[in-house]
Amino acid sequence: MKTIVIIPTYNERKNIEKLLKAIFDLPIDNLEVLVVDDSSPDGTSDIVNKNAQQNPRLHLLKRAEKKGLGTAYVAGFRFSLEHDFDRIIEMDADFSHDPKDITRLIEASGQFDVTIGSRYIQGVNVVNWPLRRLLLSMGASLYTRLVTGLPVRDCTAGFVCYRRQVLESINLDHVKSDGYSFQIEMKFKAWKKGFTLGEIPIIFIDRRWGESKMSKKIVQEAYWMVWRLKLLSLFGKLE
Ligand SMILES: Nc1nc2c(ncn2[C@@H]2O[C@H](COP(=O)(O)OP(=O)(O)OP(=O)(O)O)[C@@H](O)[C@H]2O)c(=O)[nH]1
Ligand SMILES: [Mg+2]
Repeated sequence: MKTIVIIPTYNERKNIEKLLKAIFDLPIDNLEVLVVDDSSPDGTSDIVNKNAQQNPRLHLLKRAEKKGLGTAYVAGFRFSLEHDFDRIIEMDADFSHDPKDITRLIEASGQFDVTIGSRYIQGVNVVNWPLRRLLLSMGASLYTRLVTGLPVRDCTAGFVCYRRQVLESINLDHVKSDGYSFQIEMKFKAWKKGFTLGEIPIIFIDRRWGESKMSKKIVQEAYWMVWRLKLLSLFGKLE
């Protein structure tokens, strides 16, 4: 069983080396990492490149310009399918997701096609977010559940393990959304295709180093995306 962790990065120089070390220190066999960097001005890719030269389990996909989180993941998914990985994990670079939880995510993926590291399955496990940000995130999940029926507590979660069959069955050419929307879209499509989704509790900690890329545009996009997904599904046009 081969697993790959995909980490999209934009200006994560202060996090990436430490994160890579923490992941490769985990006692997990056949674990590799792909960093998808959009030519970060802070030189994130140089650090990854340097590490990759000594570590055959580390891969770098460098894109010419900043093209968004969603397309970075899609590029990472294609790489993972081409290179025969069985489990594909999404993870942020900023230590909001604890690398140690990768072990639990992989374990639980024996049970579910899509395993979600969830902030809202056992109470609320978010550390250091301002209340406004927390309400926005919880509101987005509630709204998504009400509009689409997606049976998930943390719909915008970005710490997720997919079995390769899930990614093979979703038409990646049609996944164009970003940020929150991307996370919702992937989960919704997997659910509608009949795959099983399960949540395991994680503790999410706000980033301590580097800058947030959260924006109004990301929220607006998600607001409309859930209706788009629902309508596509109603008319049998979801791919
Ligand atoms: N390759 C690439 N990575 C990105 C892009 N935007 C964000 N990321 C990365 O995606 C991960 C999640 O980022 P976001 O969801 O934007 O959130 P954030 O920047 O961590 O901001 P916070 O929500 O405050 O933590 C981080 O590792 C970012 O570096 C992008 O356009 N391209
Ligand atoms: Mg973050």
